[in-house]
Order: sequence, then C-alpha cells, then structure tokens
Amino acid sequence: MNLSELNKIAKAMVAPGKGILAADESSGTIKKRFDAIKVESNEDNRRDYRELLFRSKDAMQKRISGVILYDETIWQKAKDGTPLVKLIEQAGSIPGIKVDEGTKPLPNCPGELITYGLDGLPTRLPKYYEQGARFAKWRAVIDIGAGIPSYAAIATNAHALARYAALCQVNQIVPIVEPEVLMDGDHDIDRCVEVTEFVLKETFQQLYYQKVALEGMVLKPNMAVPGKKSAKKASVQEVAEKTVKLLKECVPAAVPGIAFLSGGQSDEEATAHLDAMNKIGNLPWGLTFSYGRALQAAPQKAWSGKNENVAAAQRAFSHRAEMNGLAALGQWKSDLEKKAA
Ligand code: 5MM
Repeated sequence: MNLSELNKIAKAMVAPGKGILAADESSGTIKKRFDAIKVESNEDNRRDYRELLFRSKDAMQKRISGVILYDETIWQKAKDGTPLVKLIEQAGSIPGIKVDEGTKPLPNCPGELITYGLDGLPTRLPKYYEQGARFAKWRAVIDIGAGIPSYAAIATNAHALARYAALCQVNQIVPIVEPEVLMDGDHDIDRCVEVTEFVLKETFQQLYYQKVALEGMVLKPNMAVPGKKSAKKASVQEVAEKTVKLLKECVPAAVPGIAFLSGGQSDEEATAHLDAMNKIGNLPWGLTFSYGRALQAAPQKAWSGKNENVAAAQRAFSHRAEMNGLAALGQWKSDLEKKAA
C-alpha cells in the first residue's frame, strides 16, 4: 500500500471549496427518482442523465472533487463514445465507485439491516482501479426506533465497514466509510447525537483493530438532526454546534476529511448546515459534502427526461454545486439562493 498516494487522493477529495457528487444510486433507487419525474429507468436514460451531470463544466471543474459511480455507470460510454469515467477525469475530478451490494435484514435483529458485498470484493477492486476508480464507498444503515439500534447491528455494520476499508487500501483505493444513521424516525436531535456517537466510536474502534490507515480514508457521516417526524425541530445553529461537537469527540484528526451525506434534508437545509459548521471554524479535518439528493433533486426536476431541458438541468446542478462549494468554505449566504431563483 502506498499511503502517501492514498493520503493525496483523500485530501483532493475534500479540497477547500469542493465536495463529492454521490451519483451511485442503485437500480432500485434511480428508478424511484426517475418515477418521480416520469422518466423510464432504462440504460440509455440513466446514461443520458448522468452524462449531463458529468458534462456540467462549471460544477465539475470548480466544485466537484469526485463522483461516486454505480457499477453500471463506471463501464458506460457517453453518446459520442467517450467513457463516462473519462468525462469526469477531463473535468479534473476523481472517479469513485460504490462497492457495497446493498442491505439485507440482519438475522435476530428485527427491523435492522446489514450491508452485503464483502464476498468477491478482493477480485472486484483491482478491476475498478484499472477502470479509473481511485476511491470507493460502502454505506452501512442504522435506524433509530423503539428498542433499536441494537449493539449487534452497530457492531456488525462497523466490522463490515472496516473490512471493506482495509481491502480498499491494500488495493490502493481510498475508502469512503459511510455509517448512516437514518433521519426517518420521530426522535429528537439529542437521540440522534447519542446514537451517532455510539456508531462512530464503534466504527473507529473496528478501523483500528483492522489496521486501516486513517490518513487514507474519508468519513461520510450523517449530521446531527432530529428525525423527520420529530415534533422538536432544531435550528441551523443547533445542528451545526451539536454536529461539530459530536465529530470532535469521535473522529481522530488524522482523518483528512469528512464529507456529509444529505440524508433527506432539503437542498437548502443541507447547504445551510454545512455552511454553519464551517463558519464555526478551527476544525481538524476538511468538512464538505458528498450529497446525492441535495445535489440532484433540482437538476432531475429541471431535466425531466427531455433533451431540450439539458442546459437548464446543468444550470440547476451547477447552482447547487456552487452553493455547497461556498458552504464548504463557510462563505454561503441565503441571499445567493434568492438571487438565483
Ligand atoms: C445517491 O444515493 C446513494 C445510493 O443509495 P442506494 O444504494 O440506496 O441506491 C447513497 O448511498 C448516497 O451516496 C448516500 O446515502 C448519500 O446520499 P444522500 O441522498 O443521503 O445525500
């Protein structure tokens, strides 16, 4: 393993003012997104949509440090025959790949999930490297509800995350470690903090046991937010302060960067929270975005599967990328959203 090369890539992924585009929706998820805009989810439409994102020069060159791809996309070619991976590289961005194979019920833990995909990973990783991937992503899902999460679910998922991360590094690929605590429940922000703290501490313990080099990874956590069904809302400042405090307690300074998931927050909330955290400042790691929905909801709606809407979709994507890039610097202002509207 060449750790200084892994460290260089991890730092580039969280370079100031830049963040990651999570475009790794699995077939089921992209179908849901396309259903919402009344577009058939077939190979050509998925290619056309992702091609328009990767050809958004403004966003890609200035604000997108890397793109997480789904297996289908990493092998696909643009309409003119250029591999999609090349489009990303030509924009100066880094191609990455989702390597988990989704979740299944965890035995004896009702309502809880374990992420699959370790079998065969040692043979898949070198092929992805050869295809251009310099980082990978694995997402573990932890739900909050009555009597959950269990220790078994947290420990099993943390163990799998660490096994994946170790395998990535020996294959010269930077692992994004994503333990997502869902915001689906009716819990308040303090319960989210409590569970996320447990999950992060267990994850870093497993990373330590399995000798993962922290300098060569990126963490992709949820923010500390109340559940969507919670009666108690939290202000932007409260989310920022509680998230930063939590992360400082759990994430060693050797980790080059933290790139948040958006998790179902609105576009503007995800931006405002990231901005408020960076405004707090004095952080030991880079703090940026690795958003899926909060970067793509607007361009998907603008595109709606029509060729004549490609430019509008690219503008919508570039706008969200610019807003989040500014938030990663702590330089975003809500006026900038209004101006664009
Ligand atoms: C883009 O969504 C990713 C793929 O999800 P599935 O495997 O469920 O299809 C997802 O892993 C994503 O990278 C993260 O959850 C962050 O996305 P959001 O939308 O929460 O920012």
